[in-house]
Amino acid sequence: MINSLGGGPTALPFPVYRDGAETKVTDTRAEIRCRTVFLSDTHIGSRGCKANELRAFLGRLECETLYLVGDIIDVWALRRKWYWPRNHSQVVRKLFAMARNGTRVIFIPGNHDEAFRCLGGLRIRGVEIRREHIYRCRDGRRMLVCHGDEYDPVQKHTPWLSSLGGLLYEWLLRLSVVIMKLMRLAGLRERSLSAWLKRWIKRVVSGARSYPERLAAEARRRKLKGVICGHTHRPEMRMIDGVLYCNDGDWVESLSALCETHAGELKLIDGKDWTDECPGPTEFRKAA
Ligand SMILES: [Mn+2]
Repeated sequence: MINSLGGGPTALPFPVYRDGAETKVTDTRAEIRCRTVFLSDTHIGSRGCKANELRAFLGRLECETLYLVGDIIDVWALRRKWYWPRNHSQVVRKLFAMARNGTRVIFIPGNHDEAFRCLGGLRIRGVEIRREHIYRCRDGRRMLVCHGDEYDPVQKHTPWLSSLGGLLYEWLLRLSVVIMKLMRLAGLRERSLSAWLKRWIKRVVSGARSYPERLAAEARRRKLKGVICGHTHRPEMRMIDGVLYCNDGDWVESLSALCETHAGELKLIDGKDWTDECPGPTEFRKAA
């Protein structure tokens, strides 16, 4: 069956041929071909959002299912101050276009966009909204997909501290641009100050390893093989007591996503490889 895509400014720039479960794309502009992609913490509507990079990444993506694992729209930041440049709209439009053009898009709201949680179970312009989801990998493993803030002790017990942290984080992101420039001038190695400070604050407040371990424990309790989450802005994949913990990172600093290839392999991908200048690692460019 040919799923030809109509015109319009937001339509994908190539025809998609659907043949059973296989998706073949004839245009070379779609270069990341995989079964499922998970991304989170894009924080659209905040100054931290790397909208241009995200748009470039989505433009090269061809997947059957796209999970938006929370903190996609930063409602907290928008409530403080309205910030919505054009490229933020372009990202949102691109996501809806993907849903329209045959990608199954599942949005699981996080704490920054918890306002959408009451819409759980609804479908808006093709995007399914869920509180959480059980993902079945190609090899049959079942994984819990959730943003993860429910398992963050700081977020759960002291939400005011968490929103203060969010505000500080945003200021730090701006400040770190200046500091990194100074470090470069002084010949020092650049480091992401805000990422480091965020981790440090979390460690002080909640104990370093409690978050992934709580999530892993929840997955184990439900007899699932793993968990896929976001929230910490720290891309990671590791086994915790027999449960696979996958954190897809964020699109503020690490620009990362988790994907399952057509061969059924779970991998973290670095979005920085997929900006317009960089063609990305070859393994994902092979036709599926
Ligand atoms: Mn979050």
